[in-house]
Amino acid sequence: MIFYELYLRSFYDSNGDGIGDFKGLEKKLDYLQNIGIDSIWLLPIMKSPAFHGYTITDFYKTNSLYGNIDELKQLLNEAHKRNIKIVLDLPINHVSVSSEWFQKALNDEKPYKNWFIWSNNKTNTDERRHWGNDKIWHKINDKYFYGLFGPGSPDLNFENKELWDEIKKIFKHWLNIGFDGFRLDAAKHIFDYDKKNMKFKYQHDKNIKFWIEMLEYIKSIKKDAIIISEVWDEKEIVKKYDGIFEIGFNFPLSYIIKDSIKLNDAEKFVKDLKEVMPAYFKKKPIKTKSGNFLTNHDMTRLRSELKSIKKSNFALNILLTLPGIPFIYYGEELSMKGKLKNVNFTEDGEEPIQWSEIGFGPGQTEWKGYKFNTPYSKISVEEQHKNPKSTLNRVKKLIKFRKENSWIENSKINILENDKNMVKLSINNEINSIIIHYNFKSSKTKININEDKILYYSDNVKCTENKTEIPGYSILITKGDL
Ligand code: ACG
Repeated sequence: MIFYELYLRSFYDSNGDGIGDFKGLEKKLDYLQNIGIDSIWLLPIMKSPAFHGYTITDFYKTNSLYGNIDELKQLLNEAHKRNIKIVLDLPINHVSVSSEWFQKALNDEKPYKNWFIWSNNKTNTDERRHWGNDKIWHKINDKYFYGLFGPGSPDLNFENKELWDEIKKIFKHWLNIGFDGFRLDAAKHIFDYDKKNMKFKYQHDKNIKFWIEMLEYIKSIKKDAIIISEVWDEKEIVKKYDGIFEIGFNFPLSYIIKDSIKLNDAEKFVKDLKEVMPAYFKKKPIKTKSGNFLTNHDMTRLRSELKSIKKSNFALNILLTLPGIPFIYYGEELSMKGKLKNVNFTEDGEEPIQWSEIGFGPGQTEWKGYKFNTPYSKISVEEQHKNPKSTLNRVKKLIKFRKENSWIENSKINILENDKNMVKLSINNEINSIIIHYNFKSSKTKININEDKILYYSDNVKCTENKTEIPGYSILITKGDL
């Protein structure tokens, strides 16, 4: 599986209103298929007042700017014809303040009132979020409600079992429409408020119980539903959820790849890799698959983070060669830029994909002006297609190799050699083996390899007798021995 995280608003506009939509994505499924993408993580498309769609007003409706249910169904159909799966991002931890649920709750209507968390005399309404220092209690009329992600999004009260049934209905609704699974937003936040002591506190055991019941339900409707969880935390916390979900985003891995490249430190990469992908170094079966990614919509874009195309291309090489499930954030294949001031979903990381080099034209979304990816920046699909050395063509070539060796997804890693600059590791299963050389330095390096053993290289290598020269920030793959 090769995933593509897709933000519909910035993708392709089919009706000339400047906003990407279902029909637009349908038109561009060929673009994705041509790269080798076979799975899409679609950011929220439900009815919402927010540009990001994470605050939902109606869980059963689509955002009308994106199109109606029939257009969505047709998109799913067309994707399935091409063997592309689409997984829906479903944020159920909270709703929009303007949702009917919350508005009715404000009027003390049952059952909605009990679906939210209200302050009492034990509450410290000045309590702050443990990251970013934002307020978590918000005053509306004469009441305070709990909203971890801000005043626009009251948290749902999952102590209330009735709500569990409502959430099941929502999962069922979208599975019946044709989605292939879900990306479970904010999975560690379902129970993050201790109502007994009226204090913020993660209750991972309760979360796990909740998710087990939900997953059982989802699988009872669609037994091969793909489930991806977002638990953004240290590896010790991520570990608690091991085995619950089929795929879990590996946040620690995303940091170690970027940091080791920034520091040109192959030793750090190896040391940390063993810690953040432990299951891939042991003989035991892998429970939750590592959802590998470099950046997502909550982060500064890869090229802006690493400040160089050579480095960002190298990071993509690492991403696409490690075992696990790789996720490409839309625009990463074009080396788009985008810097977020705080770690959060802001428009600066979500600029429109440029289809043609002038930055405007049919299909182009223009809901947001260009700040980081101005026209003629050579990041357009048009330009990148033409240039054989573009990021797009490199990504395509590497995905092709990965798909020809799809066994890599469920394989094990073995470190063979490493020093400050180089890593030589093998990727194996019972019947296949390859050896990958990662050059973390900016300059070339020589290794003892015969030309006839080479399977893949990211940048031109020079071979003389038994010596092979690998350019800086590049990779070389050779046949392994079992
Ligand atoms: C998801 C979505 C995001 C969305 C929401 C809410 C959740 O991707 O777009 O926001 O629906 C936290 C949550 C995540 C959440 C992000 C934005 N992402 O856990 O579920 O915030 C620390 C915390 C994390 C925190 C992270 C980023 O521990 O919990 O994520 O910071 O802020 C090391 C540490 C790690 C630390 C990081 C970063 O890695 O190990 O613990 O993480 O460093 O310091 C959307 C919008 C929002 C809006 C909301 C309603 O983006 O603007 O308010 O919807």
